[in-house]
Amino acid sequence: MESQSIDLTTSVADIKLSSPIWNASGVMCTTIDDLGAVVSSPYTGAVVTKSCTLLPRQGNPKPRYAAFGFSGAGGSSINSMGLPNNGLSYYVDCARELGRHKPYFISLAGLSIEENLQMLSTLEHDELAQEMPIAGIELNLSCPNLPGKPQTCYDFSAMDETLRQTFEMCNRLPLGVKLSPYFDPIHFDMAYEVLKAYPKLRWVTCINSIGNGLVIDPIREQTVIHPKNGLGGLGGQVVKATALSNVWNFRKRLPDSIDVIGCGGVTNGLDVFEHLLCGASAVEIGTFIRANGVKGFQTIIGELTRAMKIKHYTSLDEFRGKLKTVMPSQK
Ligand code: RRO
Repeated sequence: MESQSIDLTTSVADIKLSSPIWNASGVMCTTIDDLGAVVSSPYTGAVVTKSCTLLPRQGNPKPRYAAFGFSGAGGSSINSMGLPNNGLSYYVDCARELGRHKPYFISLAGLSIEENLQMLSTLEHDELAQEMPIAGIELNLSCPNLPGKPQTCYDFSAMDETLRQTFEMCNRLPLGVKLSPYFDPIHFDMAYEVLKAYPKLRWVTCINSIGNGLVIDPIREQTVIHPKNGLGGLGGQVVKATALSNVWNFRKRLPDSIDVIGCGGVTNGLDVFEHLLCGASAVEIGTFIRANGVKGFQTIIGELTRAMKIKHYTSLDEFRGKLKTVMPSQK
């Protein structure tokens, strides 16, 4: 780390982490080389895999990802990747080496409850999986890009049923969920009502991309990505305010036993600072790392450290969750 005097350690699900940042699922995490690059960076605290299915998937046809806005600085992005991944057993195998160096989280996004349960059962009970240094499971309840498949976390009874069956199956590994953004206080309350029934839940990651945006190239008069008529999940700068709101709203509602991992809109160290102020225990970075590569983690940590020095903070706990809202807090 850049300075001895600044302590950037944190924890998620009681797992100690040397840094509060790592990749967002979907970015630098599909192959062992990419995952290894995230792990090898001295500036990351963990790594999370691409959301996976039981069997490998090609995903949607290309072009399926595009940067837009001020892309030199990371900017914003739209994607309709369609869950391309190498299948669960590949990501279990990758843990053998990578999980020895840093906490290694596997993200699951089965196409049905049954597929999720099958993958969870493998991770819980399979002898090979049990030997692997897997730190935890992130259940993705929020992929916006599968035609005909609604985002589970926008259907509160489906989310409840998924979690009920998940926690019946899952006892060994810590488990968190990745949520779509919510936009209305009543929906934060409804999501909280579901989540609070599951004391084994260890974290929520806020947010997945904002689903079904439309980015247009006005010169060619066409959409910048091709699947789903050009509709795709938005990430990067355009989602920062929504991401911060979701982190803050969930931190305010959830018990301390459930961590919040911030994700969305980070293009500099101050953005990480803001996520932490809202109560995030750690922060995942997607669009910016896709644009800047692994050296982006160093840039962000340098900026975060400088901001903390200027503010005379020496550890994250001194400001985490301490956002001032000035007026008496209202839901
Ligand atoms: O692969 C994707 O299209 C994708 C996934 Br699984 C997700 O969770 N979020 C996203 O923006 N894209």
